Amino acid sequence: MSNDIRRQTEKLLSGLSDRTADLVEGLAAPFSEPVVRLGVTGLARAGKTVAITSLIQNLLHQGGMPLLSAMGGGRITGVHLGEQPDLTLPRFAFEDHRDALLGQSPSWPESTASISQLRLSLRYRSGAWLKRAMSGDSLLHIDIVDYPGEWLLDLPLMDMDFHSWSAQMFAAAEQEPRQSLAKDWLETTRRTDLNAHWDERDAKRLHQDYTDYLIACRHAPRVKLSLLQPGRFLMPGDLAGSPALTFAPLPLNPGQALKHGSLAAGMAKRFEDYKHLIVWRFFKEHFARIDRQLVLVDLLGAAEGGHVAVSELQDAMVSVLKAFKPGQNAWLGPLLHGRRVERILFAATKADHLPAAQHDALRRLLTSLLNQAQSRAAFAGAKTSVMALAGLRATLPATATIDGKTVDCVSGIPLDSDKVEAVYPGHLPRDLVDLRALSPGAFEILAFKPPSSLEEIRPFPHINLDRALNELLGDLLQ
Ligand SMILES: Nc1nc2c(ncn2[C@@H]2O[C@H](COP(=O)(O)OP(=O)(O)OP(=O)(O)O)[C@@H](O)[C@H]2O)c(=O)[nH]1
Ligand SMILES: [Mg+2]
Repeated sequence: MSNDIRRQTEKLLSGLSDRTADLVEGLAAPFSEPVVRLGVTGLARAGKTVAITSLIQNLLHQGGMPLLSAMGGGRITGVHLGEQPDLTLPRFAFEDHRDALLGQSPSWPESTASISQLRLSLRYRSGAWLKRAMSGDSLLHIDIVDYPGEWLLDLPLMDMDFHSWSAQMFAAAEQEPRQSLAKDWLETTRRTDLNAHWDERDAKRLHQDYTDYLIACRHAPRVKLSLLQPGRFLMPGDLAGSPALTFAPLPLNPGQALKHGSLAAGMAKRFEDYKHLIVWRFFKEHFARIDRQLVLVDLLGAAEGGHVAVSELQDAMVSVLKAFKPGQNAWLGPLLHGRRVERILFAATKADHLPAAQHDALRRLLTSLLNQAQSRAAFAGAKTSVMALAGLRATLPATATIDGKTVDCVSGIPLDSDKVEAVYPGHLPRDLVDLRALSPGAFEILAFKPPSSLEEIRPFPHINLDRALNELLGDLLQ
């Protein structure tokens, strides 16, 4: 190639948009091997790892997914784990998570703090005779991408500057239960001179105390708040300890000038760096490539936390939903080049804590919560649905007699016990207004051990995982 032509080609290629580059890459793959990227997200402890592990196990070992129409109809002829396309992304540690569940004393998988990916390749016979006659078996690669929902909660940061974001964080910390949990962080902030010359150690101290406060908001007993920013402070992945994460909100007046070289000026710069190096990049490199999305919501956990936890979950869903409506966002729309997630399923997780008769109430509550968070009609173009789900059913139906009345309950082995117990979880309110009125602890969910009957070569018990997959991918397996 002459230098001139090479220069022109390089210029042309560098001028290609990333989306076009994606397409070119896609064209290089064999036409006969379609790929779908299935995102699975949810806030910390929502049940992502358990649901994905069970989903893979149930696809690898047939018999547990009758409501996935291709599987129920016996049209799936082979499933295997393939080489994932993004070799620089951590692989979803399916075998480790499965083995934890299969152990002598089964345990739930470890918490995961980052994004991961795994490719499942499905060989299936089409349900359409013409397609079957023309091409025999078909192949679909499903690239499952597990990423923390907290990263979606960073979306609103892109439209804020450091002053306005800080003001929001301090205003939130004035309300209980945050106020009590924020004491140490607020005290450290009060003792810090914001005009002092930038010192990384001051920044680290403030960052650590602020992060501890966010962790307490999420994990302190019966608190379970959702609206925690920046998302990477809770889910740092491999960025833990990096300068782009070493900042914290500061008590500034609106428009307050920041002294050059000061702690406050340095924090404001770090905030901007975080937005552009981390938030923007996540949306561009990962979110923009998702075709179908499963959003897991721990509504029962929020119900346990009471009215503040439920309201925060709803506010968090507002941010999450915005990510799926890129047209309404000035910078996200252009970044996605008009592309959008085609199907979104919102699932209320851990439904096995409730007797089957209450599953419909759980689904309705999540539907109302989403409807109030944003009109679902605004998702023009994306097919959305809602259901109750348990990635791994750890309980069985049971009945108990309470005050002379027989009530439906569930039985399983509580996390802190070795004996099967029948547990009555209480009655989940049917109405969002009643749910929001709950005081912390009024509705209590007892954590169970994973079931002890799991086998490596058999499907795992679940609730609605097959229906969920059918909603999300059924059309691609026709
Ligand atoms: N009974 C029951 N408990 C579940 C189920 N799914 C998750 N859990 C519980 O919820 C916890 C969190 O589940 P994970 O799948 O690890 O949640 P995650 O969203 O991956 O959490 P992070 O990785 O921390 O973000 C588990 O350790 C279990 O205690 C389920 O289907 N049934
Ligand atoms: Mg996880």
